[in-house]
Order: sequence, then C-alpha cells, then structure tokens
Amino acid sequence: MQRYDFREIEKKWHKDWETRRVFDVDMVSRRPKYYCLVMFPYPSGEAHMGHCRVYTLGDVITRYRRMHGFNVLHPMGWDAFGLPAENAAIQRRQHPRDWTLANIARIKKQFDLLGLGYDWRREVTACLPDYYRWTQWLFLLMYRRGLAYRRKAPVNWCPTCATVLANEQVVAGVCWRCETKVEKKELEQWFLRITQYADRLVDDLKLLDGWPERVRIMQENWIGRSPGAYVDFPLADGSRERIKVFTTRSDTLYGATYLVVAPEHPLVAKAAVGSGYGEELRRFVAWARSLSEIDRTGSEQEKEGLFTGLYCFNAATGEKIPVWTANYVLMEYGTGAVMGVPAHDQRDFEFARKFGLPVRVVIQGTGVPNAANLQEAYLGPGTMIQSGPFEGLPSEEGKTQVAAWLEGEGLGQVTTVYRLRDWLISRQRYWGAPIPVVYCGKCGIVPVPEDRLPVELPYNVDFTPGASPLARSEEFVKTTCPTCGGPARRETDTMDTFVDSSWYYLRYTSPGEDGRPFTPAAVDYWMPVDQYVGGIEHAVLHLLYSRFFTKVLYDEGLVGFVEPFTNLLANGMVTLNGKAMSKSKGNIVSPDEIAVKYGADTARVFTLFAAPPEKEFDWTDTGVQGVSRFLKRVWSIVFELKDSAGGVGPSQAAGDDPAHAAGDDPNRALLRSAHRMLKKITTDIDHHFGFNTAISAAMEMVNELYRYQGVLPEVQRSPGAVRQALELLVLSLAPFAPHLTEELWRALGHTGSVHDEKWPSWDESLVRADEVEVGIQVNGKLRDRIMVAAGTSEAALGEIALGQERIRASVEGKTIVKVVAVADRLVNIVVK
Ligand code: ANZ
Ligand code: ZN
Repeated sequence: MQRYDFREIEKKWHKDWETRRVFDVDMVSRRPKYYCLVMFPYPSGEAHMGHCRVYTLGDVITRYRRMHGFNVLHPMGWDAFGLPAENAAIQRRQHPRDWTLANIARIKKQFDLLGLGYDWRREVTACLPDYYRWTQWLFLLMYRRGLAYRRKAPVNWCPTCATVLANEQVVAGVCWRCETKVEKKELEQWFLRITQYADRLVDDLKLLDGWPERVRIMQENWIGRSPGAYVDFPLADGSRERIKVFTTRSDTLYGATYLVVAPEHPLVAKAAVGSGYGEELRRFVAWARSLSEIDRTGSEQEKEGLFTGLYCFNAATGEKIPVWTANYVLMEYGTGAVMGVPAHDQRDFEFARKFGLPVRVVIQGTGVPNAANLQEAYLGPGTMIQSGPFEGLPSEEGKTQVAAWLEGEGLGQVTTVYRLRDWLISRQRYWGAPIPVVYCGKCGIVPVPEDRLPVELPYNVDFTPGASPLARSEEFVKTTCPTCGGPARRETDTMDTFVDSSWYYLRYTSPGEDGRPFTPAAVDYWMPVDQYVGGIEHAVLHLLYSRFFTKVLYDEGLVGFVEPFTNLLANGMVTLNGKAMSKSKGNIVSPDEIAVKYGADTARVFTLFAAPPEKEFDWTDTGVQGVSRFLKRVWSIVFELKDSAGGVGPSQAAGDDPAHAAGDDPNRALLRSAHRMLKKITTDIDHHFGFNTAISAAMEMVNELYRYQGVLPEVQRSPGAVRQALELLVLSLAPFAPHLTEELWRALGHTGSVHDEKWPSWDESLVRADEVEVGIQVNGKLRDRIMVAAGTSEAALGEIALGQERIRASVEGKTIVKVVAVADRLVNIVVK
C-alpha cells in the first residue's frame, strides 16, 4: 500500500487545480450562479489559524455548492489600507506600501498552501490606485447626493507629536508614542450622512431572514430608533426660555417631578455664571467630561448629580420643578435633557431616591403598589392616574393623546430619535484613500472632477512625528482649482478604511472595469452575495456601512437590489489558551507550521471539526493529532478495501445486489451505513453548516468500514457495496479534505477530478430504520415497548399490541372500547 504522503499529494493537486484554472468563473455558464464571499483580510504580517478557519469555511461552502451544480464565484482580496501599515513604517522604517504588498504576497502563499480555491483573476487590493480611484468616485457620488459633508468634530490630539491620534493610539489616556497626555481638539472633518438612511436600515432588516437573529438585533440596537416626543419646559426665571427634552413616555408627563440636563448642556454653563453654584458646577462638568460614554450610561454606574439653581414649569401640572445636571444624561442623545419621572424610569428612580426628589406614581399597573413605597420603578403599561384630564386612559393611548395635546399647546412635537450618528470618515493620516476635494480661495470646496481620479498618494513622504505626512507634502497639497484654475490646496484627510470595505464585494464581479466602479451586467448577474462569511466582530459597523452603500447605489440606479448579503454566517474565533490569536499579542499558530507537520487537509478538517462554525474554540495540539489520525485511517481503509471493490461505473456483477439482501446481511449493513452517513452530512450542512457533526458522521463510517473488513472474509464481500461505501465516503469528504480525496478518487480508478463530481444522493429506503420501537399504552399509561418492522400498518400494529403478554394481562376482564395506533410510534388501547 502506498504511504499517505500528504506533502507530495498536496503539492501535486495544487498544481493541477492551478493549471486547469478550476476556480475561474464567468457569466456564460449555464449553471445557476452562487456568490460565496468571505470578508477580505487586513494583510498584517501573516495568516494564523483564525484565518485558516474562516477561509476554510468559505472554501468548503464553495466546493460543496460546485458539487451541487452551481457556478460559484469565490473571490479574494485585501483590505489593505490602515493604521498598522503606517505604524510599521514609523517603527521599522519600511514604507507602508512595501510592507503591505510584501504581506499580501506572503499570505497569498499561505492561502494556496491550504488549498483554498479562489478566482485570483478577480483579486482586489484596496490600497492600489485602480481600486481607490473608485472609492474616491463613490465619495464624490455621496457628495453630489448631499450625503458627504464637512463640520467640526473633536479628535484626539497629542501636543508633543503635534498629531491627531486614532482611538487605538491612545493608551490609558496618553500618546502611544511619547506618552504625553492626550487632549481633545476640534477639527473640520468629513462625515457621511448615514442617519438619512436610518429608517431603511432598520426596516429592511426584516428582509434578512438569512442572517443570524443576534446580528439583526445588534444592528437594530446600534441604530436605536426611538419613537417619542419633544416636550418644552418653560424656565421659571421670567426669561421665556424653554428647555426641550426628549421622551419616549409622554404618558408619564404628570409624574415629571424634576428635569435633568447633561453636564455639557449650554444651560449648565449659563447657570454657573454669577450663581452661588458656579464653582461646584464647573468642577462637576469637568469630572463628567472625563468619563467615557460607557462609564456614564452603564446601569451599574453610580448616579451623580448637582442642582443647577434653576427651576422650570411642568406645563401639565403647573408645578415649579428643579433643574439638575447628572452624569447619566448624555449631550449627544435626544436633546441632552430629560424629564425626571422616578416612578417609571429606573435611572430616575435611583437618582430621586439618592437626592430626595419626589416620586409620583402616574401609571397604575395591575398589582403594582401606588404608594410611595415603591422598591423600583414600574416600567410596564397600565392606567394613567393623577394625570388630570387623561385620568383613566390606558398608557399606550396616553402616549399619543398627551403628545397631541402638547402639540396643540405649542409645547411639544411628536418625533423619532436615533442612536445612530453620522459616519465620521476623516482620518488625519497617510495610508488611506485621499478624500478627493480641493480648497480654493475663490470657489471654496471643489470636488476633483471624475476624469482626474485617482488623487494618488505620493510615495515619498515624511513619517517622522508631526502633522500627517500628506499635510507636510507640498507636492501633494499644492494644486490648482479645477473650476477657476487659481491656486488651491488639496484636502489632506484620507478615508476611514471602512469606506474601502463597503463596496469591495461589487468590485469582484468586474475587477478589470476601468470606466466605472463595476460593470452593471456583472453586478446584475452575481449580486447579491448568496453566502457571506465573517467574524462576529463585524456584526455592526462593516455590515451596516455596506448596507448603507448598497442603498445609496440603489437610489442612484446603479444596482437593482437593496440588500447586499442574502445569507450571513458569523463565525467564532480561534483562541490559544483562551485568548484571541493575534499577531500583535504574539500568540499565533501558523497554518504553514500545521500544513508542514500534518498537511493542509488536517489543518482544514481540524478547524471544521473543533466546533460548530458560530462558536469559538481553543486550539489544541491533541485535537490536531486526532484529526490527522482520522485522515490516515481514511487513506488506509480505502487502499485496503479497494481491491474488494467492483469496477468503476454502474456495471454490477450478476447476483451482487446487496441493497436487497436480507436485513442482517453485512454487505447490506455497510451500504446502509454509507447512505445514512451521506444523509446526515448533507442535511447537517444544508440546515446549519454543521460541519463538525458531518465530520463525526464520516468518522463513524470509517469505523464501520474497519469492522466490516474485520468480520467479512474477502470472498463474501459484495464488490458493489464496497465500491459504493468507499465512493460515498470520498465524495462526502471532498469539500473538507480536497487533496486527500482527490488522490483517493483516482486510486479508486476514476480519471476525472473528484471536485467535478456531482454531490451524490442517498437511497431513502436504505436509510430508513428496519425496525422501530413502538410504545403500547393502556388508557394513556405506558405498559410495554416492542420492536416492529418499520412501516407496519396501523391495523397490524393494533393486532400485535393486543397479542403481547403484558398487555393481555393488563386488559384482562375489561372491555376494549377502542384501539388507536400511530404508525412507527405508539398504540393506545382504551378499556372500561
Ligand atoms: C421620561 C421617561 C419616563 C422616560 C419613563 C423613560 C421612562 P430610549 O428608549 O433609549 O430612546 N433620555 C432622553 N434623552 C436622554 C439623554 N440624552 N441621556 C440619557 N437619557 C435620555 O430612551 C429614551 C428615554 O431615555 C427618554 O424617555 C428619556 O427618559 C431618556 F417612565 O423620558 B424618558
Ligand atoms: Zn477656484
């Protein structure tokens, strides 16, 4: 028998697939299309087993769909702009472009080593001008549609380096490079108006039933749509000024016993001027500003607050109520001011109890105490009480009626607010797509004309600390105005890399297109993506931004669909000793290492077998060894049994009909095991990508084959049964272990590739159990269990049941009223 020399085998088949261009696809195929996409990687350093896992998932789905007769697009590319390249430039004096391209070459080799089948003609590299030219074009499209705009926003600023820092470059409040305390600075920045699409981004989530529910919920929460009302509270200082609050519960207006404004609210600064509270207020505001949003809003967070010295009127009750400021109210949400309703809002409740503010119950739920001895806020619906003319209304109705009354009085408006903010895309750094606008003294902001794209990144720039390398490049900055020809300056901000990844899936459909970002016919044919695979860490931003881009392109008439990704598989991470594998943490297992030691097929099968794809799993060497043994056993059993197998093709030796042999015939049993394995593997993959249980089923089958070989002498083996069992095993392992199975398929006498074979179908009559257990009840009580032939008729079942010893005993002396039987399940005998 030949040795399982995986190194030789894997090399041989890589070359074969490569020369036959097996994974190249085009649009002329008669097969139905299938677009299988895995999120493109950021090319830092080299790939680790986390990459191996997710890209294997994509490859298995691709090979599986090909075997089902689909024309499968499976492309790969590089999310190649971004901060780490720039950091590498600073730390190692290597140019970001050189560093990135070298990494790409390295990772590409690793991918080839794993036998991942890509159509490399479609490779997309986000940092190259032929791609970012169209990223810039899309920015201009947004600008033209009023979706890109500029305004002041705070950035992290290191005064020593005189540079803007990304959030990741601020480590415990100081600059990562020089450890100076980081400050906030206001700069003009570019935003994309994603909030204009907030409603559609929520509403269309219902189209995505091929997405995991938890991802849809995360998106919904991120957008955070809240229907409610603005309510105005006139200040009680005779100034006619009003404080506008946002509430989702206008039905609780009569229970508002105070107001709270955010520490950053302009009213606080005003109150601090010339009041006895000034000093204390200023100190409080400084303290609150230093906290992060999470620290301020977490439910665990201690509520801190201060009375501002101001009062206002509750227009509904006519009461004069105090105005406070507190850490738990955010300036960026709603209006930055809240009406405090302690009886019905938990945060208000805790705040009121702490500072002795009155608590008034205005919604009476069933079984809820209406006195002031509440232990916590009552959040549910109920009947409005202590609410003037609205007394007795159900609270749901109260929401609309109170809001309508407020509108009528000119004291409020019905509105909806969102948690979603516009997308800040400006980055004050070098390694990104330059934002294609210029500033002219005469004409103002002027977009670069499309035919002058791309605005190319200059190669020779200065990476030493200081302003952004682009801002210091005179050659880049100095330009002429496209409108008036006068002197102008280029924008030096580059785009967030999430912009690059918001449309790459479209570029794959037509990578050579150089008149527009993609060819409409190609997008029509391939899109939407049938199966998207990627890490759960992208569940919110990347997916939201891509959905937003798609909707804008739809509105522009460039695509004919509103959602880019029909089905989503969110895979879990691979950890090492409980920590996510990552280059920067230095805890990496390299796929090369595993491929050299055990083979690519082992690396692939291990990542699939270790856990269901959605779950994270911890890397173990013993797990890898187990899988390696399994593949060796597959190899050996095929070689050991192949001489007992009949010839290739449908020819069957006379008299060799194992499928119809007696129930206990070992040849028939082998065949049944093979068909059951096939059914289990197919349905596990189809229903929930259950690759791990699919592989277990193949493992059982291998055990079955060894048992068969042990008990049945060669002369009694059915050549037909052996061939079918071996072929079904090899075919159903083909997507998982593509090299091993390719070799075994040939060893079984085939001349073509196993990957060009059709996925087999199972024989249901073989799969079905021969015997089933049936319970027998007397008056609904279980009295006996018996084994009968599967499919026994209901009438016959009744007869058999009545003939059983125990049943006879338990019905003796009674009258049988009726016998109800359910085939293959149970019999119930009703007696009196
Ligand atoms: C009065 C009230 C009574 C409220 C009640 C709730 C329950 P969601 O659903 O998340 O949108 N709120 C408004 N602006 C806020 C801000 N800037 N910072 C912190 N909290 C703010 O939450 C809306 C509710 O959160 C609003 O409705 C408001 O409190 C509070 F029984 O108004 B509510
Ligand atoms: Zn000009």
